[in-house]
Amino acid sequence: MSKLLLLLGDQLDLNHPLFSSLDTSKDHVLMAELADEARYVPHNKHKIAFIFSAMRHVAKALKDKGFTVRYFDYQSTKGRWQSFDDILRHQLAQQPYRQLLLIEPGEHRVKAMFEQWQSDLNLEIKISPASHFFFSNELLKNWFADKRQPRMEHFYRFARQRTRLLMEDNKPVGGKFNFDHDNREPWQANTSVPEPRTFAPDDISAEVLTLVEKEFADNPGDLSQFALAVTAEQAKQALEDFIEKRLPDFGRFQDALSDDNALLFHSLISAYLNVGLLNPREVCEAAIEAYYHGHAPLNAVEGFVRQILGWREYVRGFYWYQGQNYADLNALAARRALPAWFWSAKLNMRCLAKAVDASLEQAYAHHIQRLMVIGSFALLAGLDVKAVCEWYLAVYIDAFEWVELPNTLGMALHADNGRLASKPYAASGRYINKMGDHCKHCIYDVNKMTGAKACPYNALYWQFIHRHQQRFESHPRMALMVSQWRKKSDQQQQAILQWSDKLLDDLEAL
Ligand code: FAD
Ligand code: DLZ
Repeated sequence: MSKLLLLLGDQLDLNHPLFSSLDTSKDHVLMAELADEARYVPHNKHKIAFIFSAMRHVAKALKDKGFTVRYFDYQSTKGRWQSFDDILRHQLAQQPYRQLLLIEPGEHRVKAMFEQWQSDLNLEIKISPASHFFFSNELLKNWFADKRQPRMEHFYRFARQRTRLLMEDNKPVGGKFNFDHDNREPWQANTSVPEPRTFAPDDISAEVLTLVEKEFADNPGDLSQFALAVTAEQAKQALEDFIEKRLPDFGRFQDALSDDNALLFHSLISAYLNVGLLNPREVCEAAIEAYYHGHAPLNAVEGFVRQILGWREYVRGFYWYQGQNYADLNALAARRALPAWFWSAKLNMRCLAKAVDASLEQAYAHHIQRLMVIGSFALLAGLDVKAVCEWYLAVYIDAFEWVELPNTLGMALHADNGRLASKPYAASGRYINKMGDHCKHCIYDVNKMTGAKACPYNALYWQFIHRHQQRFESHPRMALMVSQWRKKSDQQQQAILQWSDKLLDDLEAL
């Protein structure tokens, strides 16, 4: 009897060792485009199109290698098989299999489904680690298990030592692990940014784009701009283009904000990594090679490696370690409804409008837009944690729960009371003005605190400090802000609180 491998849409690494364990003459691979997966949040059209097209390309590549792939496209599953469970049971009813092969999924929801199958399918089930990460879930679990207060920086040192990346004679290259202090340059408006590599849709993608426009017409996303890599080969070209043209300046402008460029020197590879089209080791090694060839400085290369070997692995371990209840945390009792402009980008605050628009139309915003523009606003305004998390999961091309949830709930919203990030990323308009040039083009005045012209971040920032002063008065990194708030006169405090209340009462009007 044969084996059946169920391959999910974010498990598209053709180099996964499982493939070499399959007997192409009798084993099967099952892949399906399914309503439950495509609709658990209103995913951006780019994301659905990217995943369906990448899945179809992988299915084709497997067939070309001689594998038998049972591929169910959206038209064939629509109205018949909604979920992984439906399609699996359908396939198992077609013929007997000896073994079901699965790869560790990226969500508690799907893991629970796997566990259900282990208990109620009369079949041997083998679950293998995913191959598009450095570390197995087992290793990450063990690392977290013996830490009283896990922190990314500690994990990163462990990861550097374990992988030997950017290490020489057991010491970090350049004498220290972290060059972050060199990576905080504000934007310089006349800097020219190389255009990223784009990929014209081939016939497979063209068919998918038509399908997505028709079936997901109301979802966000402007597919006329679809130019993503959809195969491992294309993703590699996108990586090479980044290493050659943008990596050298990645570090210095890592935290910058620009009014006329939404991409800056970022790599734009997160989606390729997250579905397995790129392998994180190959990505880091390519960047490190650029350093040794004198093509990119150490601060850029180390900063880039830290994001992938450090943050990406850390949040994955963190997600699994925190368990399912993490998604219900709401430490700051944030429950305000999302303003409608989260789905339209129609608002006057320039930095927010630009970031929300890019997120909706192109399914992309860079880290500082996600954290310090949209995320910080949501934190200050006390927007509903679940609604914000759902928005992030829906709009971004790279959003899968294992990475989206810790970043949004933990890092941006501080709803886990500091389990992920030691302090809330709350900022006034001053930070946004310091890091970029949005404020120059904004109808609001970043130097004003109250009144119709004042930048809303300013009063909302102090209102946030006021609201949570008891919680943060002894916090090592927040106490200073609380004491600054308390030093303001009653009159100043009243004016700020009255104005911020007015803003909060009508967020739609921003
Ligand atoms: P670059 O800036 O070029 O960074 C290189 C790579 O580092 C990224 O491709 C990514 O793989 C990795 N990386 C960087 N920061 C992080 C991080 N904090 N966590 C995990 N990996 C990181 N990233 C996702 O992949 N999916 C998400 O759903 C997601 N949601 C986020 C939500 C919020 C509120 C915040 C603050 C961050 C989120 N991130 C998420 C992390 C980060 O913003 C994106 O990985 C990055 O913007 C993707 O663009 P890029 O490939 O150009 O990244
Ligand atoms: C995100 C996504 C979407 C939009 N569609 C599919 C799909 O139709 N079929 C599929 O196998 N996977 C899809 N995915 C990715 C899954 O949601 C992902 O595999 C789970 O969240 C587990 O990580």
